[in-house]
Amino acid sequence: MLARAESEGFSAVRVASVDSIPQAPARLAGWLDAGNHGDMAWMTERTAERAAPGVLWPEARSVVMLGMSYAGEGDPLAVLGQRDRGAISLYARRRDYHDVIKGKLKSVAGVLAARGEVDVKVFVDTAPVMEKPLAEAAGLGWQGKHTVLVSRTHGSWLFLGAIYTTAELPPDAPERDHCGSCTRCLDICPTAAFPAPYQLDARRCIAYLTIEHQGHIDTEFREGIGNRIFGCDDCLVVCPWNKFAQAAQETRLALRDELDALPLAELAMLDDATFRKLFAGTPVKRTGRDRFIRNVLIAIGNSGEPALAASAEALIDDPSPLVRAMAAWALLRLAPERAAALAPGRLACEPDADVRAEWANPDLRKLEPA
Ligand code: B12
Ligand code: SF4
Ligand code: SF4
Repeated sequence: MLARAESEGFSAVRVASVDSIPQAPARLAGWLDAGNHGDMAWMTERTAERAAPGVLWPEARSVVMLGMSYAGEGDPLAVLGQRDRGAISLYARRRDYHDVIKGKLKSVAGVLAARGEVDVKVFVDTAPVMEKPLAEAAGLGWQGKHTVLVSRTHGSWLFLGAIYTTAELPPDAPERDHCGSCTRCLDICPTAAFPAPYQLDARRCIAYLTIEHQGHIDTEFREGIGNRIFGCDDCLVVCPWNKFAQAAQETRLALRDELDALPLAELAMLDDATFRKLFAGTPVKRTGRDRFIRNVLIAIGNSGEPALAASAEALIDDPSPLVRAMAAWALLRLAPERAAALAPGRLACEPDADVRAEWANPDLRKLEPA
């Protein structure tokens, strides 16, 4: 199995027993009770199965946890200084890992199944499985204060996958916490998404806001988002354990350089067809064009580039209220007088209450001609 995992490009493989995360049910319940999942309603379903592998599959005896490195080269935060460009997080500027890893997990699981009288099931990300606590129990790494699994050899850059099996495999030793007194990941978060170490309030996390959240993004978070238009890597990048990470080897996960630091003015012009074409096969396609352009307009509003005001104004009649709302916000930030001049007309014809609220912004009222 180890040889197959290595030939499939996995960087780490270890085993946990099926009952190795007894703390998980209470932690998951506490996290959900506090509302930290926001509108990810799917996190509230099948919680007993999620928190305990033996509930999801009573016949399972062992869990094989696998990690695949997606470490890049260079500084993933450099793009944050290029305010007229969009920052797409490192995991998303490549082929969708779900598609790549699932097939590879099946290949590794096939070796186990070939032993005879052994059943296997493979999971990556979307199933009710708590991959990080299981990976910690198996010894792949530990959940850092940013809650992501950190490995002493691969830093924060491991995609995780799981094979549940009816085989009784000897478990590996769990990894212990090596965060010590470090707080770098907590300190850098632009939207203060950590109420405490090891706890993430997803509702405040840019990854959640730009990828999972389907509605309007609250004013409170817009400035903090900066030019991050899909996901966020800040808390991962600053982890000192990344210094041991080597660039990812798996060619099917090779970075698509053309998605690095794309000009916001070009992104704002994407329609449904051109959006799908540009992001075909990547995780970005999952948000759909409207939510993505919502994010792009927030980045435009944060750019400080008056030249981008035209890109925002071009979208004030977009069919999507998500887009129209952020077009109004971005225009107000970049060209307040122009926004004030347009506001009365927009308020008279805009059918959507949330979009009207953007045009009725008190800062604009001050600029309207008496
Ligand atoms: C929901 C989800 C999200 C949500 C919520 C994230 C979260 N931290 O829970 C959002 C959309 C915000 C998100 C963002 C990201 N995600 Co995500 N996500 C998931 C998913 C589907 C479930 C995670 C989950 O169960 N959360 C629920 C909570 C309860 O679990 P928890 O994180 O383990 O939190 C508990 C621990 O912190 C634990 N705990 C551990 N030690 C200690 C110690 C103490 C003292 C205490 C009190 C608690 C504690 O208790 C917490 C509850 O209080 C997993 C895939 C999977 N099926 O597991 C991917 C997954 C975690 N995501 C992943 C990635 C890559 C990301 C991003 C980096 C993407 C990006 N660049 O934008 C960011 C990282 C943001 C961050 N700092 O977490 C990877 C992480 C790989 C890794 N090495 O860990 C996963 C595993 C997907 C995969 N298959 O590779 N994600
Ligand atoms: S991914 Fe970004 S926004 Fe989310 S917790 Fe980490 S630093 Fe904060
Ligand atoms: S940045 Fe520091 S506190 Fe955060 S996960 Fe890494 S070692 Fe732990």
